[in-house]
Amino acid sequence: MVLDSLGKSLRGVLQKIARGSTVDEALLNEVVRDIQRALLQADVNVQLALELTQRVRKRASEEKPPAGASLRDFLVRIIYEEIRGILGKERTFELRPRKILLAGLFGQGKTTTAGKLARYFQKKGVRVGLVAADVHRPAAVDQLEQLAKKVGCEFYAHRGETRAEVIVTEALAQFPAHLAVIVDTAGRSGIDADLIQELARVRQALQPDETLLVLDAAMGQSAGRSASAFHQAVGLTGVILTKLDGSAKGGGALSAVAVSGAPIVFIGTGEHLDELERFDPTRFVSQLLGMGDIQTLLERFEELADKAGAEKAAEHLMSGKFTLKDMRAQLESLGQMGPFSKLMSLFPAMGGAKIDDQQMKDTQSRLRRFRAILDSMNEEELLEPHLIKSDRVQRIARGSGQKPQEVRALLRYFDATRKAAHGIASNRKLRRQLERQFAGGGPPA
Ligand SMILES: Nc1nc2c(ncn2[C@@H]2O[C@H](COP(=O)(O)OP(=O)(O)OP(=O)(O)O)[C@@H](O)[C@H]2O)c(=O)[nH]1
Ligand SMILES: [Mg+2]
Repeated sequence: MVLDSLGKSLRGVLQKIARGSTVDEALLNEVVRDIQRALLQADVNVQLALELTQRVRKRASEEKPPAGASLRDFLVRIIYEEIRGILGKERTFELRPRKILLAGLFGQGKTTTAGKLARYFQKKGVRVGLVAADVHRPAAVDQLEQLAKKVGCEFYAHRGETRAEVIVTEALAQFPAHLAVIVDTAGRSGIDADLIQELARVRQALQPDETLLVLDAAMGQSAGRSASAFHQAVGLTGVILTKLDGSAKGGGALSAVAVSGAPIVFIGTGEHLDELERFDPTRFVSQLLGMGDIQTLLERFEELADKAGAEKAAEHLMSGKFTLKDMRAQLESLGQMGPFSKLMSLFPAMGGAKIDDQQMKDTQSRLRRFRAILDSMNEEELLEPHLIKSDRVQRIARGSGQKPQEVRALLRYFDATRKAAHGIASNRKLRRQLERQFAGGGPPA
């Protein structure tokens, strides 16, 4: 597993949270210290690690978990989000015929990665042509040819030609159309004028869709500096971080490259041709934290947040403090809360009876219009609906693209709901139904 020891330490932190009797200051201190140590051991920049743990601490003590969520789950989510945050953005990588230039310093894994990428494309049904444009090291041409044979893709080399751009032009002329073209270039010991000029000439000849920097993760944090320097010199579309399998410093490399401005698109996880993975920061963190079900956890948080809004609205409804703002929260939660028809039957203002399919459709499109109208109101109007007189009705209608009579209909609906609320508040059976409804028990049959 990639970044094994970082993963182990972080999973240890999560276990500590799960086992702790309560989430208190002492546990939080311990958790923050453990995360810091784990990140530093993985070579993550000291400043970055400190900032991350400070944010974890601050959020854990200042933010409130949504009603119904445990402090434990909340803390886990914060840790997940903060670590996810230092890994940069995910970007798409299209699998279709396109031209890819690989660049990088000596021994970083360019040639191996060219072969891996070729296999990656071919496995997904896109045929590849590999171009040996390393004119400095004759053995590199043979190395790439071997890889091309293994992958079973097209290959172009011109032994003896010392101009990389000429080889590229020849390859493009020679290859059948509709190949993904992947160009392997010569490494250097540093980013010098010679390298930059050669890359510029190759790019002129190739017109690449992607210029990818191949970087060895063992560089740790300094991978970030290298990525920034390359990005400035030649303009990268992405980075491929290799040898993450063997590196204890991978955390440093990943997080440092993430801030370089060039997104990580692939990671190399071994010497074998198949050991190349798309870099998906979200999946990566989930695996690192050993949380296959992080998605489920996050979705549950979203549901709870929606429910909290609806619950408050119900509370206001029954205590007579109901405003248009509460109604908006209620309408928003309706979309996520089970069968409309049953729910609608709970609201006297909506008819109170069972509704058929057509009525249901009408109701839904009306709800959409209502939402648009509510979005065009200002805070004052949402809190004090009685202020909405004729001129405001006109403005709100214009702003929401609806007819003035629709705005009036919404105000009537609001009034009816509020009046009905008194009925609900004094009717114990209905009230219990409504409470059950908002507590997530589902509408009554
Ligand atoms: N463990 C591991 N080894 C890798 C990975 N990628 C490349 N290597 C190894 O790294 C070494 C250098 O790889 P090359 O592909 O030759 O690197 P290069 O950048 O083309 O090197 P030059 O052309 O000499 O500049 C080889 O021994 C590869 O097997 C990886 O993801 N994991
Ligand atoms: Mg090479």
